[in-house]
Amino acid sequence: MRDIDQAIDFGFICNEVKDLYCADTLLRGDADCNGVVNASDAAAILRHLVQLGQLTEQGKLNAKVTRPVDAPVSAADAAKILRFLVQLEKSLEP
Ligand SMILES: [Ca+2]
Repeated sequence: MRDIDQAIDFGFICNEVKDLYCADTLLRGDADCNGVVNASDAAAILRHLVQLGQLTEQGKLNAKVTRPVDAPVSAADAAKILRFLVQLEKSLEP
């Protein structure tokens, strides 16, 4: 029982750390706010667009890699992230 409680506490702490990281760190492309940019971020954007998932407010800011930056996150953002990952884009700056 104690191990389960510790595991739950650890999960809680991880979420707290993740929230703190995500709260004030802009990392272009990191839609899921885990500190790295990979294909999962494009997937998170697409899931957000079809309402199978939600991006945090920081996640939306991180996800916005195309212009205009004040437009909602779109599939173009996901596409640019994927193009960046295969080096068809030089940066994730909008
Ligand atoms: Ca990420």
